[in-house]
Amino acid sequence: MTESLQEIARRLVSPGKGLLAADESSSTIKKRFDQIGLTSTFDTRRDYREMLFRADEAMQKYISGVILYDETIRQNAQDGTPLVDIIKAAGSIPGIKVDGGAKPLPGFPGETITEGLDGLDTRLAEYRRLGARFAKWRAVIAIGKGLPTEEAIRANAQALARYAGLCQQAGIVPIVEPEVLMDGAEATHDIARCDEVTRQTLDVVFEELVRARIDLTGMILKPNMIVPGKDSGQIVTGQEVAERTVAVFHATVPHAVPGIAFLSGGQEGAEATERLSLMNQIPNLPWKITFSFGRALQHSSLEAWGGKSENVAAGQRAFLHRCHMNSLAALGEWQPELERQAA
Ligand code: 5MM
Repeated sequence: MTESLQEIARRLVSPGKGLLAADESSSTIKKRFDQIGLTSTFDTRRDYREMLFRADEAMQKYISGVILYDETIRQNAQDGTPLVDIIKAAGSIPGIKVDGGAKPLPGFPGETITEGLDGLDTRLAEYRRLGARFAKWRAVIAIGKGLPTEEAIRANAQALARYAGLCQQAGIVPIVEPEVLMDGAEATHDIARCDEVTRQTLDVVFEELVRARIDLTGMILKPNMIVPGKDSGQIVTGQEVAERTVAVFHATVPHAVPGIAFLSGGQEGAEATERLSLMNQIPNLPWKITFSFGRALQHSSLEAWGGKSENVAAGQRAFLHRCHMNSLAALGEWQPELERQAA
């Protein structure tokens, strides 16, 4: 039986589960592999993703869905099994990044517009045949001197809305990701500025989603947390991040949206986990709040693996640990002692 958009969306944010963002484009995964001195090739990318997707306990207990890149959704494991089948066998849902990346916005120095709408209906139909039941599109909003402009926010919000409409028409749940960067070219802004820009961005995004007649019950929002810029030098507590972030959502995110699944955006693994857990301790949340982390789920695993086949078990253990910690955080039950015990 075909699952409805609402059923898929609810499954993606089911209690104690979250998403693995493994949709690094070839240029991004190369940067990650450079950190461990590994050459990025078709085979090394396959080996790395296969290690993660075959981490059975982590995948079965904690990962509701995996966001893939075009290459990966078509790729087979070393033994010939499609990677998509490994994900499905773990009870997790395959998803696909369908944006074509953030490109310079003409006339607006320092700002970008995410491309990829042309032919998207055809690509979505193919991805659905390949097993994808949800998709992701990332819009990038940079904070800087005089940035962001209203025009850049509006252009990106309209693209997100058109993408979301095409997804829902194709029977695919759209993950709508408007990322206000914490680590852009000028990352010296404070937390109050991130708060202000994220409010403005989410207001415009939901205005455009509603105008485009998107069914808000059949989508997931993937936002940033409210944090200071990486180079601001501002010290904030996890509690302040959690309270500010939830306050921004109360002001901007309709209750019809079933779930909010965060990006990590360059936060350190345990830091992102703590903040997620504190958010889930705030009473009366109208949405499920969970993770859709890339770096914050993968970094320790990538380092433990180091590109060596003899380290696959170590890489999977590190991945399991971060998945477990973030599952607890999605339930508001994470404790710092659990990190220390593992160390
Ligand atoms: C995993 O990184 C994703 C792909 O990035 P590129 O298109 O730039 O290669 C990215 O969209 C990711 O899904 C989100 O930004 C969340 O990842 P983080 O690392 O911020 O949690």
